[in-house]
Amino acid sequence: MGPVSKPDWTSHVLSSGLAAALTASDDLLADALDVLDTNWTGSYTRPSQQLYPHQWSWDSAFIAVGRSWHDAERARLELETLFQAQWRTGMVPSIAFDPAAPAGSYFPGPDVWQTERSPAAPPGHPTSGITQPPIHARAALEVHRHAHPEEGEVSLAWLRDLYPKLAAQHRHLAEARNPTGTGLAAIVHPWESGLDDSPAWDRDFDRIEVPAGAVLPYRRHDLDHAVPADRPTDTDYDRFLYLLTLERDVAYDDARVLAASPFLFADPLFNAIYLWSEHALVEIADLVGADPAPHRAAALRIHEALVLELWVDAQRRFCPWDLRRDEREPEDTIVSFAPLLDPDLPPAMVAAICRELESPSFRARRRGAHFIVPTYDDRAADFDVDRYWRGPIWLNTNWLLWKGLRQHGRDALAGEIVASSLELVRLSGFREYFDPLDGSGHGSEQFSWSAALLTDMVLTSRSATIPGRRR
Ligand code: 9WN
Repeated sequence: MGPVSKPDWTSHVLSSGLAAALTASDDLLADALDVLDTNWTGSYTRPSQQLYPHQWSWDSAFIAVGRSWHDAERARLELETLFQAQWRTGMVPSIAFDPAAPAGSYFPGPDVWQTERSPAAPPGHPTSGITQPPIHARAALEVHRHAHPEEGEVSLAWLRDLYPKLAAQHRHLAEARNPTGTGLAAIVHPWESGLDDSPAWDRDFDRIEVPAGAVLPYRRHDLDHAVPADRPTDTDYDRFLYLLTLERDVAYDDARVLAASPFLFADPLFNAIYLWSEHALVEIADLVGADPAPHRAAALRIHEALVLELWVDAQRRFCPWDLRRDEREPEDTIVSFAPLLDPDLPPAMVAAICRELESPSFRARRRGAHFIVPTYDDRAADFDVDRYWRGPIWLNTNWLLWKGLRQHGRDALAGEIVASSLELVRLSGFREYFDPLDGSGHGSEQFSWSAALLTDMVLTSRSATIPGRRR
């Protein structure tokens, strides 16, 4: 088993306009490093100074990948710091709160989460009580691959130390988040998806009634730093908080959360990342002298469940599975494309995903210019160029698709994603997200993963053009 055709990234880069764009991008790389250094706290990198002043789980993994091109030590420390907040169950929390951040600078903070209610929470480390997509094993492998040869031993020792923690993270998903028994991990809150406000969950989320008095009055701090039209609505925030309250009420006990949460999904993006990281664990286990066989078996299980349970023939795409309503959600969002990260994805499914990516739904040309890849179908009635995960472009989803496309030899489309990402940053800076029609920036400025992942896309693409380089 393996990729359907051999990637030929080098010849693609050389023969396309991308080569010129890449050589002209030194200034952007310097700016990207400035962003990462500005947001560096001494032990981890904030996603952004004001809106997100703590450590976020998948942000740190993306950041470590980009950072490792320049500074392997900080990249390693980034992940080490995050794993200090790992729960005894193996769960890696979505947020590790930083006691040095100004009190009340993010809502909901530790006083709302109250994770000390759980015996599994790490003592002395206030965190959220939920997780985020498990991209960490993949990130750790990439960080290790970027290490200079003279650092090889240090990097391997770091990987050896991290491996049991990564394995525990995956074991937690396999054992405590497997309500269907298929091997697919279930998420219990939209914040766990990383794509919080995606229309992918609307059909379930919009039905959630928040009983009067269930959520105590609160003030949103995000609106101090971002315009309301860019962020989730107040109604959605009430629901986010209500789900948090239900989970807190059962002290974040996985079995009770699975039983209680009105939000329960098997998401293609979360599971594709889980699978991609499981493959990384196979390689890491090999490198550190552990047994890769359990990871191979787990990867096979997740691959089979992904294809069997989440592929919907009638839609010709992967759909999130709402486990409460037992429905596959038909909304055409970017989560449907993430299974490109599966190296064993059948060619017909790869082709269907690429067709959709090339269709007017994901290549809006309404105002002449267009940028790729929007997070939602441009033709949907509720497509929104401004609002969180409901249309705009993020560089982390671009990076994931770029990785997946290259893995399946779809280099032309992968190259267009890099070119579009470069153009967006050139136009608007390292913003959190971008309008796909005019390229304007939204959300935070100086956003860390935008800087880190653009760095990775540019330097990987460049090094592919230099014969004899590692990648
Ligand atoms: C809630 C930090 C995080 C990202 C998520 C993104 C957003 C938080 C928020 O910011 O979520 O976790 O307050 O909106 O949706 O993917 O990790 O950058």
